[in-house]
Amino acid sequence: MNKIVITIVIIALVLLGIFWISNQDSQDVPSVTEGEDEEMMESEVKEFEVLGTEFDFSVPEMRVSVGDTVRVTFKNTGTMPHDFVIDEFDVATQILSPGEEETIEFTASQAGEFEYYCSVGTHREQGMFGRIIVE
Ligand SMILES: [Cu+2]
Repeated sequence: MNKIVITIVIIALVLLGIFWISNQDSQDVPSVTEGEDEEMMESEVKEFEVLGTEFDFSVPEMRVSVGDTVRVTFKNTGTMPHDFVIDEFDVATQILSPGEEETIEFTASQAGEFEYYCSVGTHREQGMFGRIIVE
């Protein structure tokens, strides 16, 4: 009887060992996937220089990838105060006087098409807007 019990215990231990080893293997698989994800998420810094005048932005469209760091240097090259605003990413320059410039930076954290614009007066309606495409 004792031999049978010992045999069963040994078999159980061997099975546990096999289960443990295969578990270790399956844990390796997600870590490989994580590595691939990191590669895909590798973000870049995309820089843009936007000149603002009455009533136009020099860059009508920006294309970036999700996760990119977007750095926009906005220069007021006009004769009136202007700013540069993107509501969805919660970024805005100060309202800049003619000749001033300001750099803003944000992470393009969501995909989609968003509008950037000048929030002064009715400048947006008069043409001071562009779109940023995050894909
Ligand atoms: Cu403006």
